[in-house]
Amino acid sequence: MRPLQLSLRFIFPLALVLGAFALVMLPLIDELTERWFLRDLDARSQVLAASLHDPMIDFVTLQDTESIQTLLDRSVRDAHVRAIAFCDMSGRLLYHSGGFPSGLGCQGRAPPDLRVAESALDQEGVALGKLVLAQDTGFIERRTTEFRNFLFAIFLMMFIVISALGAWMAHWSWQGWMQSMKSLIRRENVARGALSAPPEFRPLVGDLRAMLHEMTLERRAQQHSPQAWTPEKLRSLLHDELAGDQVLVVSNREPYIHEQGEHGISVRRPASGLVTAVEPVMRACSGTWIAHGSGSADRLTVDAQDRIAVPPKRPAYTLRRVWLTDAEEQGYYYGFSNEGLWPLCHMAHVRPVFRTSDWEQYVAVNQRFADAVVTEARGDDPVVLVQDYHFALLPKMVREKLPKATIIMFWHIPWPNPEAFGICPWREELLEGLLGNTLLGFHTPFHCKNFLDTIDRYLEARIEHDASTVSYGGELTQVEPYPISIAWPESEVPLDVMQCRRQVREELGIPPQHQLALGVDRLDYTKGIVERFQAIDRLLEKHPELIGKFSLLQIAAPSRSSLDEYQSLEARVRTLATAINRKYDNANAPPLLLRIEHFDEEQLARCYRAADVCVVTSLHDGMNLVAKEFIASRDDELGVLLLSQFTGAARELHEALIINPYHIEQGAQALHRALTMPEAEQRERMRSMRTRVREFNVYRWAGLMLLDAARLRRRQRVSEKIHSHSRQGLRRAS
Ligand code: ADQ
Repeated sequence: MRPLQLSLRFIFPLALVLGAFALVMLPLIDELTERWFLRDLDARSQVLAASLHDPMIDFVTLQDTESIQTLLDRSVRDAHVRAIAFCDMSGRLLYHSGGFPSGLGCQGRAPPDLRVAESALDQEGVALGKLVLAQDTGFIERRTTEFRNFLFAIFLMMFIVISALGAWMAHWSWQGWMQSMKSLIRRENVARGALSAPPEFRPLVGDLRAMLHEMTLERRAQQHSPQAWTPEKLRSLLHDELAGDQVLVVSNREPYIHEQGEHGISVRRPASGLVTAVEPVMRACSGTWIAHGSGSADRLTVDAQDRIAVPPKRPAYTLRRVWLTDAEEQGYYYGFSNEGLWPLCHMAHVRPVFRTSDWEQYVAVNQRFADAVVTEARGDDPVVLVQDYHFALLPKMVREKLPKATIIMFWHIPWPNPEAFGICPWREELLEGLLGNTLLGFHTPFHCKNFLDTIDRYLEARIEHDASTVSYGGELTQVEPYPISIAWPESEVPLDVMQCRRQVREELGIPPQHQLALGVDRLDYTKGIVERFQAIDRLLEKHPELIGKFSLLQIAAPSRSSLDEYQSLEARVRTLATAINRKYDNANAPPLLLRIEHFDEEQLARCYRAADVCVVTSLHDGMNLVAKEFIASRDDELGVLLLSQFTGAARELHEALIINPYHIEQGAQALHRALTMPEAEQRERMRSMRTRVREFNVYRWAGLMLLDAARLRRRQRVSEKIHSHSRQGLRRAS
């Protein structure tokens, strides 16, 4: 397609130029050839008249009529001479050859198909009369037409030959330029220096080399910097890399919720990893965050454009709220997102539910948010950060309206294998929507691989596995892993660990020396809470000495409780906890302490610090932030993390006790090992995990994504530069 376009770009102007040239030249050439032929006829007339001069004088003087007639008739044998006549001085026609036009006479007024020439006859200065020669001009018209056709054929031939040659040269030059550009960009020539680059690229080599060098150094510096990632570092990165660029965030959940209470309106910041991760970006760049306005007083606090400046105490960026009707929220959020996509992407053996009506709401709400992005965009190339599976279609919708935007999406949950994803009735639409992104991030390389395999299976796209890019419909999407994390606690010693242990045990009504495991999750079937309880049961069966000396505190935040699956999970969890507690009811403390409620940040921090073991038994989890929060809160370097092998976190936190949550026996064994682990070993493991989480924190997550986005923006600009360079080159070639 590209060479064809290039050739057309070359052939079309050539056809225009040659056509215009022919239009101007052909009448001129017609006129010129006609003039040549007439001049030729006149010359021939003169020659003929000269050859007749002397004999005609003799015959006229002798009045030899017969000889004059013979001479005149013999002279008109030439193909073009129609007739010759002799007129005397008084203008009388005395003699003429056969075929002399009757109306011509001696006045020389010729019809259009004749060229008439006159030649005086005189003897020694005495004029006797004149010869009138009439020549045919019909052949001039015929020959001029033939010549014009011939010239036209030559022009056509020239056009065909030059076009073919030009198209071939354009194609060849394009290939050559592309090759040279590619090798330049791959740093082959750039590294070797300008000398090895073709001469026409030498001016660009310097630019490219400087840019690549700068980018490499920057990335290396950012990745391996001994200086930890902090909000300040993120801010300065934004300032350096995306200075002046508008940043828009899209998420379902808003960072500030206004609620109507008994004492007026209050504002709440939801406890969410996403808000923690993205807010520093927004504070640093004063962008706009577009989210669903879900609070009861949200409408009362926005302006006429549904905007409000946040954070409330020190406004730094704009929150733009999008309103959803109950039906929209039901279909888009609860229905398609949480009953469809959530179980589709998690292997937790819950069947996804796909309803056409939910899908329609999902499409409509994605379009509403995409329209809000377009409305909020100040220019044609903002940086748009899209969060999570609620907005799989939005990137393509935004790309259609803002083709130059840099769209970055982070998919917070796992991506399944192609077979599992394939059961979704709208799989192609979802994949096409996601390929509207410039950059698509997952937690782990494994999720990236699953995504690329899924694209490979269901779309006609070009995948470069080495570069981790997908090319579809002329757009390029970079797919990369960005393991999400938490913000490292600002103060190293917010609460004394011993104090926390004491306080929490007191609140729970268990003895001070009681061993405590902790589970913190949203009440979700992917978190493996049932399997966790079964492992506790098995532990106590195998180690009865722990009965009455050990409990699990399970804090489960109610979540999506209007959905049947979540209601039945809550019932199962409650029933199982009651059954296990009843089984060991001779103990002075129940083995399972179940709290189905939302804890605030400070309460959670105390629980993390009071626990001996933190248990994460997710059946499938994109990352799992609870594991990292536990590690970050243990500045005493004690405590053991039990971590499911099916979490993204297990790929980073190798010093945790990694378990298969489906293997109840193994879970029980690991719990026992954790409860009996010597402090020295705990310290060694915890120290190593703390170093990693401190370094690989949420600011690094956001920073690396933004750095890559800035790199892709620059690459886009380089490619625009190359484009314009090739266009200039082509123009020169044509
Ligand atoms: P979640 O499924 O919500 O997130 P997770 O990563 O564990 O899972 O984050 C839960 C957050 O909620 C944690 O910050 C935790 O402290 C908090 N939380 C849990 N229970 C709570 C309670 N009872 N009270 C108060 N707070 C509670 C999704 C994906 C994950 C991915 C994150 C981030 O499913 O795999 O790690 O997004 O990308």
